Amino acid sequence: MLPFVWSDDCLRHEAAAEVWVGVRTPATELPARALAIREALVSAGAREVSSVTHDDSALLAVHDPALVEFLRTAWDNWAAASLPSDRVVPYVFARSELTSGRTPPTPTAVWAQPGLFAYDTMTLIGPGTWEAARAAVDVALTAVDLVANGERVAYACCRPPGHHVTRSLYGGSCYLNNTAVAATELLSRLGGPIAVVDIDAHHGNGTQELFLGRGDVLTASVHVDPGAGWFPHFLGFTTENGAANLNLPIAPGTGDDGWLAAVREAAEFAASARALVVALGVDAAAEDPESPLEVCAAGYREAGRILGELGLPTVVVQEGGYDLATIGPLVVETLTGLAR
Ligand code: SP5
Ligand code: ZN
Repeated sequence: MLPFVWSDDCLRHEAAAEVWVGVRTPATELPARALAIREALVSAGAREVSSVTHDDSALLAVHDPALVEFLRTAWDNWAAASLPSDRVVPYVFARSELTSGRTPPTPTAVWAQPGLFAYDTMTLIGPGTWEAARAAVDVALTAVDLVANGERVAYACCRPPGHHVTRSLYGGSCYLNNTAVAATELLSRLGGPIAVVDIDAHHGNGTQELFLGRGDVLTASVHVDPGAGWFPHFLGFTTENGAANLNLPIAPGTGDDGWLAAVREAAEFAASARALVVALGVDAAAEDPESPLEVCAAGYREAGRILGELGLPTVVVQEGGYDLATIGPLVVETLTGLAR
């Protein structure tokens, strides 16, 4: 009976839309995702554990307090400003070259403030966004508690996802980096090194950059080649690899065999760690609308088995996965492989 951590507050974020190439399209990162996963877990006999509130210490060890404060207040400030958009969205970006590296001032205009912290136009903030993002951090930390107290594997049903968030910038449908918070807390509870293996279809750019140059958290990511035109476009290449970071970009169209070969490499890279965080996106699935990878249910089960074979204390953190009909079963497949 594998434990999974749940919080109703994770349902409170409703992005409503994404702005892509200047066009507002319906959101794909929906509350129904978490409900679909929960339903599949319960049907499979997993044991639901209620999320427990944690203080901000692990969160602030990962993120710039200014990002956290922005996210906490962004919706209220936006709503009070009576703007024509029903969601917080950036329009001008405080790129560091704009100020020759000087710290930009906080703009007096509420509508300019997102440009200090957002790196894309697809990641909108609404009435429940902060509550859900902060709840997802608690879900991840509760799963860490379970593993620190002796469970071999615990699953954190986090939503919204987090792996695209850096120390001070949010994007990619993510607001707070749940995976990085879990890794940081596991490190302080169990000692290092901690390995993060990210099998979401997109590169775990936020997690990579957060732990860059450190030897105590090893990061590996298996993802569709950003050089073939896929988000996050600017990172995820093998040129970023080093002793503590392994990117395994794979070609669009890759199915189980090619994807599992990369997962095996990532697992070998993680083998010497004290504990493991799996950033589990199931958007590499053949059915998923957001990636061109073609992984099947058997592939996810085998990926779980490969990672479970490491025998490490393991926290699994939910990242992406957007096909509502298959995400639940694919999470169950992965956890079944892992927990065997
Ligand atoms: C956590 C995660 O999986 N984030 C993925 C973010 C990547 N989104 C890229 C979207 C690119 C444009 N998609 C067009 C669809 C418009 N609805
Ligand atoms: Zn993804």
